[in-house]
Amino acid sequence: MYFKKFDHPGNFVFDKSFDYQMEVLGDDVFKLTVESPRWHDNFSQAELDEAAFANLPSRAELQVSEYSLSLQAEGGSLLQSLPERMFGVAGSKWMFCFAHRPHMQFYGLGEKNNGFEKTGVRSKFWNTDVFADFHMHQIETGVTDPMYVSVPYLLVKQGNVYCGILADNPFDAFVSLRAQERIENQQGVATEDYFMLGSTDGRPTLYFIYGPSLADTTRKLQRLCGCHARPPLWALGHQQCRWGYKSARELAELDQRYRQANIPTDGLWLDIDYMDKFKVFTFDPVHFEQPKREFAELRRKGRRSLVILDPGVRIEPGYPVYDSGRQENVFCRNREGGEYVGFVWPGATVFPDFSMPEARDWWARQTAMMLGKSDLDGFWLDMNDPSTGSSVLDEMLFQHGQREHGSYHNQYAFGMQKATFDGCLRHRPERRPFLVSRSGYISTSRYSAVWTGDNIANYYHLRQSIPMCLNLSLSGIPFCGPDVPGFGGDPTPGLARDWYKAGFLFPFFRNHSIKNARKKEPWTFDRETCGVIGHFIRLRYKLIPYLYQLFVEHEQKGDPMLRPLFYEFDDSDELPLGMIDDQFMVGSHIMQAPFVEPGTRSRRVVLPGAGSWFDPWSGQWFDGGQTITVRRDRRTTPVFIRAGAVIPMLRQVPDISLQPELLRDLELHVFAPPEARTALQFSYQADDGESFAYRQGKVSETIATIRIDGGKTSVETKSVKEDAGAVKFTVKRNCLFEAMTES
Ligand code: NBV
Repeated sequence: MYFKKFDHPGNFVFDKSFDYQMEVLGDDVFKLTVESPRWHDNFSQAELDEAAFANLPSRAELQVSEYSLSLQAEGGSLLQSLPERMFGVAGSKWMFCFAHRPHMQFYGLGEKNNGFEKTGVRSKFWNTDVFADFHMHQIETGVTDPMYVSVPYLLVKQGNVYCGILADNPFDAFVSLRAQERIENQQGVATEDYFMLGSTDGRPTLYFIYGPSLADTTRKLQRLCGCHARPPLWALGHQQCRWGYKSARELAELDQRYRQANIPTDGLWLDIDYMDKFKVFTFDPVHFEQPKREFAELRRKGRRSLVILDPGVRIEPGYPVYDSGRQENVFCRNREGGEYVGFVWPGATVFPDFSMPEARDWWARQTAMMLGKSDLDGFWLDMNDPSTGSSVLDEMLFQHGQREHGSYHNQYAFGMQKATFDGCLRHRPERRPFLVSRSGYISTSRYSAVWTGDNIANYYHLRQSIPMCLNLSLSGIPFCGPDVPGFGGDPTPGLARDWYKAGFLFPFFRNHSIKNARKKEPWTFDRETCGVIGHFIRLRYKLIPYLYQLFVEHEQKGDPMLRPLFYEFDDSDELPLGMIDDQFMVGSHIMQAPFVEPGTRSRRVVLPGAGSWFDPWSGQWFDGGQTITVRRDRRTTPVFIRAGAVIPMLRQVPDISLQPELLRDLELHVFAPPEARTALQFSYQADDGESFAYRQGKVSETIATIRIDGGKTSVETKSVKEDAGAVKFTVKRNCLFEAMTES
């Protein structure tokens, strides 16, 4: 696989006649497939819910004729194929080319570290173990493309109108977004101004989604791909991990250290060293005498335990996982009919073929068996790109050797997520499973969160984590976050503080480290740094009801938790928002503008929109529609709250970890300038934070009407239902952050 060589339209033919099948799915979502004996199937196992749009009217129109494709809406054309070059083929490869317009901007593409706005980008979709396939110097500050997750989704922005194109294709799809143009211009050759999306194989299957707003477009994409279910509440707490923790005793020590440091933390994670000789679904008998009792003891202390699962199964006759997998014929095969062998942590290793239902069923049984012995709280799915060590991937075939590697490669992690999720439900059908995966594919959101893989403790990676997670959020994978304060390398205390300040409201929030780096738990830094880290973790806990509410709304509507500024505010020539990748919204009320460069004393912050913004550290109000300069401060980070915000917060930050009843004892923080006269509506849902009973209506729902008349704030709350217990609110107005979390 060449990562830096791309298909070019010059090697494709565009004048062939094809059978284009267009379906209007409803609600401005269209499906286009191209039928030809060249492609028998699209081979995608993505779970796309086309029925979600049924019967809803469309304002847009997708017109496809033999040589032209155009997406029209509200009197204008949004997408237009390139004249004479709409659809090209080269054997099984195909591409669609579109005319580029001067004001177009591009986003999405799933998990990439090639910048926020993608004009000029050429990129492939091929799940890659970044540490295995790139040099360390490229990883430290370079563009390691492709990365772990493949979602061939291109979001096109034209002013304040948006549309998306999703290729439901598991092969190594590719995009070129006005990139060829640039190179050819350098050589003095004028070409058409275009962008394209294609793949190396698989029946072309594209979804066109018209917004018109970014929120509309993203919600529709998310409804198509599937929204995250509400996660267990504890999964939104802070998580502690390190490659090297190996025993329940070490987790018990972490519990103690976090108590001493007075920092709440929910999840304690074990990396590969907990296993017996790295054999998946085993515990090292020396370090774990009775895993179930040991994890139960941690749960009694308020901590959740999670372990890593790698897909590779050690070849060792007599090891029940290997023996049963072999007997049930669930492993990938090579070209000569043998089991495909890779070399990863356990040594010579075979790999479950997750493309087959029987292999997923086998894996689900192993998962349920492991949970039966341990009753763990969640799993971390690693190496599922899949990573096979020094063994070439092409020899790894699927479906008993019938399917070439490329047809399933990008879906491998998705199959593992699905099977593990199923295993969790088999063990405890009533409990919400929690999985975090390294690789992923279209519709991963149905089963798993993702973390952004092996990053490095430096400012480049801190900065990248924002555009990377924003684009994941726009691509249907919003439950994401990086390793904080960087997986590889040694963070300086300053970087650790900055990363905690920047990342404390990301959906997934985990401290993790590579084995050979310095310790990165909060107390291993100097006193002041530990204090700052603790403060921001506590501030997250204070804001947990707000974050949890974003997940509740996500499941209902599809909005991501992290949003670029132009998700919430119109873009304008005076204050262009499209290139701002170091500021972001958490929901629609909180904006962060963290310091992501070393040593800078101040930074510019764009305050979008017409309304005003509250600085919760100083209590100052700022007018929207301007750019201000803020100074760096060791104890705070630039956070701004939108006027009119009603933010539910915990009344009390817990000392240890999250308990669901905390969701019912709240402070309702109202933010409005002193002279404001307005009425605000706010609705809030609490549930048991752990089970699926909310789907049967076991929730408590409150609607608050808040009237603001200058300095006066009055609130009327109406309890719609109390099936998950009564919810108490104390109302506060324009409170400062500092005061909220002091312990
Ligand atoms: O299991 C060890 C690591 C893990 O800590 C990391 O988070 C994964 O992304 N794993 C990769 C395998 C080895 C990486 C060099």
